[in-house]
Amino acid sequence: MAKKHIVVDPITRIEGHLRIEAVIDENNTIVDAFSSSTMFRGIETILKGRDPRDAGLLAMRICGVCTGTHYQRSIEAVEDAFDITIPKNARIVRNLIQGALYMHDHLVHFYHLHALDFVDVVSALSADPKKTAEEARKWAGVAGVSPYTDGESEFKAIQDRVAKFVKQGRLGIFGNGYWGNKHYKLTPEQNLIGVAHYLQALDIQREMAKMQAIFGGKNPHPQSIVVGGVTCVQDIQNPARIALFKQLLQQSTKFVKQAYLPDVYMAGTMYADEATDSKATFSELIEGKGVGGTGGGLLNYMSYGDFRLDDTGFYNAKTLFPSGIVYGGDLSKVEPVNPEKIAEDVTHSWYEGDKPLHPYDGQTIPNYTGLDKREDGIAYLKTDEKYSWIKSPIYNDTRVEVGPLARMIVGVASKDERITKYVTNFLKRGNLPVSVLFSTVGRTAGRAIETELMADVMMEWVDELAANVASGDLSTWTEFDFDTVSVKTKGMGLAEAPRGSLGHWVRVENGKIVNYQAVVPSTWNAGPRDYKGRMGAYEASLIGTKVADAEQPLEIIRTIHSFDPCIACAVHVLDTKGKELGVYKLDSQCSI
Ligand code: NFE
Ligand code: MG
Repeated sequence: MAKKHIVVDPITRIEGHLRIEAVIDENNTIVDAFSSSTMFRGIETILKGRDPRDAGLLAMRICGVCTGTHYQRSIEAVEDAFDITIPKNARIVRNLIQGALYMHDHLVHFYHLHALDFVDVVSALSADPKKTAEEARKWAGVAGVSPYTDGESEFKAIQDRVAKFVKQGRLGIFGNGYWGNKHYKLTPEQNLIGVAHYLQALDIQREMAKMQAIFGGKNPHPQSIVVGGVTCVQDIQNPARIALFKQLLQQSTKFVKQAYLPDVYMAGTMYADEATDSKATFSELIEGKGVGGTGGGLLNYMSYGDFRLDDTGFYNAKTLFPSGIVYGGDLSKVEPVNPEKIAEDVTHSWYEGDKPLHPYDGQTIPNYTGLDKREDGIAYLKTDEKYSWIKSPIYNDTRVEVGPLARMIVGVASKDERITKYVTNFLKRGNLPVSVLFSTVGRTAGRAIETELMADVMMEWVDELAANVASGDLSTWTEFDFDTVSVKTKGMGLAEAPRGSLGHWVRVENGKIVNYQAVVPSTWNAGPRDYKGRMGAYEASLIGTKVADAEQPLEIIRTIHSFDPCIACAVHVLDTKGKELGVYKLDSQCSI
């Protein structure tokens, strides 16, 4: 049998437009894969000519999902350019706004964007509610907690709600799934737990969004951060606001520990054979011999580091997440990140350019070269040429993966005490080998571990903020001299976002921005092949995956979703004249 070409376009339950083309062999194993953004937008171009103090407000519009992240990175790039160190209160408040975003983003991702790749909603209808309650107690027990949803009647009520939908022939938001696919492995009872928590998480995510708004002013797009510090002076000094933040954090933490973590153990255990299907032992993996389980991919992991823990300056401070690179899944070594070694290549992207460029010299000149319309009526990607609006970031002439898993792996390889404790505890409680991390399931577990860590550390930070204010330190802003407008300067904001390493680079001359570039987490992960033909992280993660049913490529979606794609972030360039750059006819036969 000939090789088959699968087109999944659009990949749904993500932000933006992403297309995956995969080639499967006669055993339904993926032997080639291509990731393409079919969307063109833009922010970097608009920033040119603006006052650098306004950059954050404009750059923030790159995305409303990792909301406030681009705002902060942009402001940090300008602070770096003007050599400004922010006060302690501002540092902690920024950490709290970002930390709340991480919790919110990760929870929404797990339940509302990713869970249905593991959970078969229709199967939940045949669950026995009494057995479901027992099952929930079992997985909560693994996590060492009592279950969030405890009791037959609660599960029964949720099951009845879903049954009502189905009876009316209106699966609504659940309408377009691959229900019944044999790569769904949970029992009906486990599926019912997943569906119950999916619905409850809709309420909890709202509380997490409120946490961001307490100090951020609003959500999405907080507005209390300015070059030099923060403006939420009254909220910082008001014990009632601090108390409200703590109450929402406690409520959210309860759900994270008693629902999210047990559910990740449940899914991780049921899908564990996929996570470890390389059959490589851990020592082989750390010698770089294994390829990880399903979805492992590049096995090169990078983190710029983030969440400053002291006030010694943005690039001097100790960070909650260490910065570093781990190559080939080798946890015995971690190399420092050198910002000079970051470049973006456009060989396979619809832009002009003939060599990888450092972001300070980056260019964004569109050059759309079209699709390949074949006899079957489908327009395919011209994969030997240009095939995506996403650029290909390269670090030190290698392709790397970024994200929560990368942060956990770099943390463990750096022997960071706190991260190692959370990762080790997670694996120990679930009786899971470390090798489980190098897979699709591992990427999902990495995000859950990070959410638990963030929930705990934020309680420490909010207490630290209250204590600092009580000690009489009310400073929230560092004055700076903008007379330096006449000098040429440049700066970078290199830190992390929920989906991974995020950098903003700004050049300023005569008080105006002359070049602006952002290299974003989903750009690192979703980028197409580079000038040497090397795959990006999404592409590499699909190789070797077996697809149970080519008409329902559930496994492709599951692995791609494990990165939590955001294509709005990844492209972030636009034709300011609104010119039409290409017409696409989407083949939605394989979409979910
Ligand atoms: Ni639009 Fe984002 C995050 C950034 S992109 S969501 O997290 O930066 O990967
Ligand atoms: Mg960019």
